[in-house]
Amino acid sequence: MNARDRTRPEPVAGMAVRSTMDLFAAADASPPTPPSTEPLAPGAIVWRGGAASCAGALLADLQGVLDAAPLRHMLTPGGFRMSVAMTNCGALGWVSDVTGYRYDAADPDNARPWPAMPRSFLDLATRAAAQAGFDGFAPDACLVNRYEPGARLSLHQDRNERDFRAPIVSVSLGLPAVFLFGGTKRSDRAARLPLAHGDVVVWGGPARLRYHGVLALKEGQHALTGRHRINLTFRRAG
Ligand code: MD6
Ligand code: FE
Repeated sequence: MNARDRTRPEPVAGMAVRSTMDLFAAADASPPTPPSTEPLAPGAIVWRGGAASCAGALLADLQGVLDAAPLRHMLTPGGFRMSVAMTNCGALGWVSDVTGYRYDAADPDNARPWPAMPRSFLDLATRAAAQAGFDGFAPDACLVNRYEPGARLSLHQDRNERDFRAPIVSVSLGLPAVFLFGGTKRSDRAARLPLAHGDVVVWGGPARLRYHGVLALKEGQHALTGRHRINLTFRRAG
């Protein structure tokens, strides 16, 4: 192969010619810093950049999930439209409506099972949990959250899962956000944790029921997600 064969097509009229896969490959190539694990609290870590090298594959597989189960703005039990758009994959999906929060095997919008959890999702979630000492994590639910500028998630506890022994794995893709990390009482002061593309938070054991939320997303553009932040939250729900 000569050097010419390995180069990208020439730009046409000043426009770079790049397929979507090229864009993913470019973003996956050599992260600025290698992944590293930071302790957050007993039972919780941030794996900085842990999902950076597989982000392109995750987003490509996410498209199939979204085709089968489109993002939607669910209603809170109080009747408010959530600013974060959500959907699910895996055996169980988290849903909210005026009757409350629950896990359901069917998508309430079409009564069909949620799409299967892609292998790339499962592999990353299991590797991330192991980073925090939770071996053998086998999630059966993945909640997909899509934030646009202004979208936020108020302080809450994750307590609809049957068994609190399994951790939660939370993957951040696209635009950065500020994660609020509180205590076990709503009134406990919350720390502010910046999360960037590729960061993974793992959360279990003594941290499992800590209050948390996400501040309103700032306006921005990301090469892979445009003006959005995507969060994948993996759980053992059933
Ligand atoms: C989000 N995450 O980061 C929303 N819950 O978009 C969560 O609500 C969450 O990140 C439990 C554990 C980790 C999380
Ligand atoms: Fe949560």
